[in-house]
Formats: sequence, C-alpha cells, structure tokens
Amino acid sequence: MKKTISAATAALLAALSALPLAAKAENYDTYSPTFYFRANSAVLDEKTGDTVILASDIPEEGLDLRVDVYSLDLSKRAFWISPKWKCSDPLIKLKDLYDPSTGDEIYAYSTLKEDGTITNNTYSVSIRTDDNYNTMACSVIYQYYEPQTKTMLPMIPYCDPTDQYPLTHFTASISSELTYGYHTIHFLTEAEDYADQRVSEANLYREDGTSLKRDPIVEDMTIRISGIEGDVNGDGFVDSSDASDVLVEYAALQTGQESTLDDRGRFAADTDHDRIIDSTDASNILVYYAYVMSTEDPVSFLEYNN
Ligand SMILES: [Ca+2]
Ligand SMILES: [Ca+2]
Repeated sequence: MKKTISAATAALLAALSALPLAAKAENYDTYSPTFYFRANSAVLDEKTGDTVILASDIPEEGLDLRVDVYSLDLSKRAFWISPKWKCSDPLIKLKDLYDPSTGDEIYAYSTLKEDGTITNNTYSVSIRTDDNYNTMACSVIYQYYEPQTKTMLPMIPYCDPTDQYPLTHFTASISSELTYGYHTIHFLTEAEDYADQRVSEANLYREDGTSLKRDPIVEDMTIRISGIEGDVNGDGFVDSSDASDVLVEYAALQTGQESTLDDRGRFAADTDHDRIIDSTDASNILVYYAYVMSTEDPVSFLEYNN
C-alpha cells in the first residue's frame, strides 16, 4: 500500500514539474518579439500613438528627428534580431543609422564586463542603409555553441525587459515641404522594392537548442504634421463656419456622397485625430469658438484641446 502511494505521489510530482516546462516550451514556439519606434524629442499622442510635430516647428532647412528602434523580447530566447524598415515618402529621408558595436552607448544587447565596463562587441552587429529605397536594417546575431550542454545559446539582453534600451537609432530628416497630415515609417514585413528584398525577422532558440524563425510583431511610426486642426476652410480662424463645413462633410459621408473637402480640409476637420469626421469634430470646434468669443487672449485650438 505504501509503495502504491509513493508511486502515485511520484507520478503526480513528475506531472506537476513537467507542467511549467511544457508551458514554457509552448510559449517559445508561438512567441514573437515586438519591434517599435520612439522619437523621444517629439510629442507622443498617447491616444492615437502618433508622433506629433507642429509644421511651424519645421525650419526652412528641414527638421532632423532622432528615432530609436526597440525590440521587446520577453522570451529572452532570441539569437538573431533583425528589424528592417522603410519610409515611402521621399520628404522623410532616413539617414545616420547608428552601429552600436562602434560606440559606447548602452544598447539592448550591451554586456557588462567583469571590470564593470560595458562592451558592445559580444554579439555581431550589422547595419545597412539603402538611400535609393529609403530603407534601413540592423541585425544583431549570436552564434555560440555551449559545449557542456551541447546546445546553441540565445543572447543575454542588457536589461529585462529588453526594450529599456534601444537596439539602434537613426535620423528621420523631415523636409519643410512635407504637408499637413499623416506620414509613416514602417517595418518591412514583405518585399516591396524588389522580389528578394529581406524583411524583418526574429530567430529564437528553443530550450533544446533548435532554432525557430518568427515574424515579429511590428508597430509602425505615424508622424502627424500638425497645426491647422479646426480651421477647415483655411481662413486662419477656427469658428462656426468651420464647424458648419465639418457637418456638411459628415452629412455627405453619411449619405454615401463624395467628400466635400480636399486633403488639407479633411485633415483639419478631424479635430480629435480618430481618422473619422463626425459631429464630435464639429462640436470641438464650436466649444473652442465659444471659448474664443468669451476670452481676452485665447490659446490656439491645439493648445485648448490638449
Ligand atoms: Ca476657418
Ligand atoms: Ca474625428
């Protein structure tokens, strides 16, 4: 009897201890790292995720915006992280891609040495910029075979989570000719410029050392060139005639008719930037107009709505 219980207990223990391992292995098989951008010197609209730049802040010679590229790998099983990205608008030129292995800035896969200094050369880094297609790529790779366990090992990130430091950064050089509206820097997830163009990828090792190629989750960057919101007719004022234009547009869209506005007008009419022109936008304009009428020194429409 005693023997039976202990066998049952052993079987139960074995089943329990196998559970977390099995669950972990399953996670790695379906896990994808996430690649995303951040421009820390520009305003991030938390609601829409847009990076906001006022057109009036872009000087004649253009604006250089530093953009950091992040990789979030919660599995910490990656041995090959490779984001590739592109801007299809020639008025946003991608330049000055930083190679972390050539500098001493801490990056996502920096290593702390025994003497307390940092090295960026534990893993091999390669970067590429194609001015023609306005694309960039940065790969960090580790190919290390651990003789004792006879497995390939993943990279050890500098911090956990891995996106406390960027993987790399570059400059988005924004021309002053760029018009009001939404402009995107996007990760390449399919060939766009030529048939065998490489796309973003992440490769992970399973516990047993076999590799797993994953399509990363990507979060593109939308740059919103802002400053005319509310002034739908472009006369320099935000007033009831703009609200009326919004309502006319809203009615046209609701009844399946053609838009009554041009691109500039449609951007100005969408006052809350939800990409929809409706009565909320008209209401925002009327509320602001009432405020302007009752205030000595009113702030701008954008400031008022922040
Ligand atoms: Ca107006
Ligand atoms: Ca709207």
